[in-house]
Amino acid sequence: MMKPGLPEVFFIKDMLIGEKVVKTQRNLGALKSVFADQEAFDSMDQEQLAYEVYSYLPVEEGTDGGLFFGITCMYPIKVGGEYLMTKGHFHANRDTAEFYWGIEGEGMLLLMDEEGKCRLEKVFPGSLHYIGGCLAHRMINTCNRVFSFGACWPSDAGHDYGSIEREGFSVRVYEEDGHPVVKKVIDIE
Ligand code: M6P
Ligand code: ZN
Repeated sequence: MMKPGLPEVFFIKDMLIGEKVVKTQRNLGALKSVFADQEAFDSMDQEQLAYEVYSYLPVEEGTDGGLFFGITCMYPIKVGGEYLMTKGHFHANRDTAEFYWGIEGEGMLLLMDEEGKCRLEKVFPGSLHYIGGCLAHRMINTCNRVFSFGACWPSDAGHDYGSIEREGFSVRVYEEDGHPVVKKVIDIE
């Protein structure tokens, strides 16, 4: 009789478990020039853990037609009043999409097209976000605890961090009186 095999990977809430799970940690120091207040950034512990990504990459990066899966846990850090953000990226292969969904805590998804036009979506447990091709995406932890989200993206998408590092997003989210406040960045450095 044929016996069903066990899955290679499984998840419980925001934990991705399995031998093939790869863990990537980003310390605050890896987010240089992400935040507006450079002085506040420089005064903080660069070694502190900002967020970690647990990924399941069942095929080689660049493979046509494959899928990757990840869970990201972001810590409640603020830099000069600005909420912690992921680095954010376009896909190197612009014509590829991605799903994000909220698992724990609350945050915002910041989307930006190639002309710099931005849009924000609220993220919470159970929210699902389709990120179309040609859109840069960045997550923001707007709560005072861990914010975690899931992601599924094509294995031939690739990450293009360069344009975001150079020009940034045209919107920033700050905490004011305990609430998120969205501000447009006029001068894009
Ligand atoms: C999600 C996916 C990953 C990405 C991660 C962190 O899990 O989109 O591809 O690496 O978020 O985002 P970033 O790479 O922009 O720091
Ligand atoms: Zn992506």
